[in-house]
Amino acid sequence: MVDNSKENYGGDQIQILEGLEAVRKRPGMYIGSTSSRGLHHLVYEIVDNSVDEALAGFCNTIDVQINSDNSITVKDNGRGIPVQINTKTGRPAVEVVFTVLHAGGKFGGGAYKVSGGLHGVGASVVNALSTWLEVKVYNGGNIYFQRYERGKIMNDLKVIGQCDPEVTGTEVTFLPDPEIFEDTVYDYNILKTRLRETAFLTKGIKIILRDDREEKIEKTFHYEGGIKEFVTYLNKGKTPLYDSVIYCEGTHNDVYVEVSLQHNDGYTENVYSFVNNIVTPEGGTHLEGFRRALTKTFNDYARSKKLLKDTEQNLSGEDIREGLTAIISVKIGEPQFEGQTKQKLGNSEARAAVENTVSEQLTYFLEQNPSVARTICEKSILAQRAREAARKARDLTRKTKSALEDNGLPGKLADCSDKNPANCEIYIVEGDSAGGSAKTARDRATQAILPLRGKILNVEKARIDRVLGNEEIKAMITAFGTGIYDDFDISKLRYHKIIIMTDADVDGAHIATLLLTFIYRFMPDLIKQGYVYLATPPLYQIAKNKKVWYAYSDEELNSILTEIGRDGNNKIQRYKGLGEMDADQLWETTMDPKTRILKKIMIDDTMQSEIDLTFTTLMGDQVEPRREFIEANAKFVQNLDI
Ligand code: TSJ
Repeated sequence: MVDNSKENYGGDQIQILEGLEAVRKRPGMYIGSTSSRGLHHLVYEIVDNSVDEALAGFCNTIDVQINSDNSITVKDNGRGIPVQINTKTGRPAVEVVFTVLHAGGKFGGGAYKVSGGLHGVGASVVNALSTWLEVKVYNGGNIYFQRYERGKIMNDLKVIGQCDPEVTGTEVTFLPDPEIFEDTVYDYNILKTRLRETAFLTKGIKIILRDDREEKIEKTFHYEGGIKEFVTYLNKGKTPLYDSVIYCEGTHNDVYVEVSLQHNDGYTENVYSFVNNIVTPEGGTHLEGFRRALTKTFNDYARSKKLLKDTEQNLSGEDIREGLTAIISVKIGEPQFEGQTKQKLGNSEARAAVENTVSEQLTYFLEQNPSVARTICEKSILAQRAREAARKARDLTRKTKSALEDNGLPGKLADCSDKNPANCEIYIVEGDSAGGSAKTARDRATQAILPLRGKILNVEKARIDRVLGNEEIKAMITAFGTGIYDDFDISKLRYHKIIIMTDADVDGAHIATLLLTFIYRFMPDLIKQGYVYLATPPLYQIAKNKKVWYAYSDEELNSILTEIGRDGNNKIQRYKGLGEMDADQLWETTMDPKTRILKKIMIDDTMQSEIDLTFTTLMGDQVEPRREFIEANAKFVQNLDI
């Protein structure tokens, strides 16, 4: 990354590292991928520059527009990228910014720089990967303009008009190059989510997103409360335990720290950490500092107020974080990232900065707000007792194996005979009747069937002792063989395909989601390592002259009807549930490895926190966000074995 230590920036303070050809040759190296993810990343790279300008105190509004041709315009009201000649290159600084790889300045006097954090790239990479890019700089009463095509300069920087000298800013428009990107159509919702997050993390900034493609949509994100409002937003659809959102802010050793938190009456922990506005799914020192401060502050408080007796154990961090929603955001001059994916913050000064800030201000808050403090302590003490009860329940199931047969497996499980997990599959089937058909239909050697009764427990809304007491969940845990949490051992997995088979309707989708949530919360590695699948039952059967076809979507139904002719001899049956198929039909359409469609559930590590957010929204009380999830989840599902 570039480091210009001189504070004052002119046209000169730009380090030059490499040319742009490399970027077009290996785009993945610079933006991670050329899929939809990379496409959207271009926008963030540009917007991050405006956010830097805002963090430096010179800009308060950023306008992002999806134009009708799928080009993107980003405009801010900052100082405008400098247009003076850079003496090293003899070219205007703005031209250098767009044509030289890794060019950039330390933005503003000693301010933090968010751009370049994820892949260390910026405007020149976006330029290299765009069919064309145009920049306008509003400065000193002039409007400067330059155009590039696939990174090549089309005209020298020129003045194309005048403006009010009070008006300054930068406007960039680019069209992603279809030679580079698999898909060049922007998704409004993806940009919306990310820009909203950016606005939460940069309090006071106004980000306007417009979509000019079909019906015009416009949305403004502006949060004077910053991450305080972020927590309120995340707890929407849940029931907060108390009204206030606790907020701590401070600077220690040049690390700027902001933390906001509020508990809800649920049982899961939803804590997200950021460094320079970039999410850190693997946490790091800032998160450690937060956890230490939280655990120590609440234990000290509970003891001093005699909410915990001298003879009682300390509350664990986990107990205090039950139902906690929190954001930890640090801004740091030179972040060091560690771990395999370089997403874990390593700077030790961040640990101390967060720990000090939170300890000090949280202690003060608790003293000032005794009823909130007591509410949190009481919930934590309940969590402690539940955890103890769950441990006993787990020990008990280990010893007594109550619901289990002699072979240690659940009674409802029709196991397969092959003992090599690599050959084996387990179908988790909704309902006893479909379970019955599946047992008849299956290949006994390699396919096991576990029927589940009705709606399964929503693990987001039940405390751990209840979750582990639930018969359906116990049956799955024992059938899979891996154990959960700390006991999890992938080498003990008894089936290399875990296939969820539910009706092809809204209820079925909901049950599938509940099952996925359970697996995701208790055995996330099963999903991460690609062992979990959805079965796809057909929506229609079409019969004509003793021949039969199956359609898995409305489009497919149409194309089959077109092919065989639309006449009175067609019998079309709409399947409402798995139960309407007999065993042979179920085998042929949904279970036969030669003909079935399986969808693999995918989560890559970098998507982790987005998914956490999604699961959280999904499992709240509100119905609307849940439907959104079912649609969004389709994105993590890939077709296989067609
Ligand atoms: F990255 C980019 F070039 F694509 C881009 C940069 C895109 C957009 C939409 C905005 C920006 C940008 C850059 N906005 N504001 C700035 N500010 C500067 O580059 C700037 C201006 C003045 C000074 C100074 O010290 O006088 C320093 C800087 C870094």
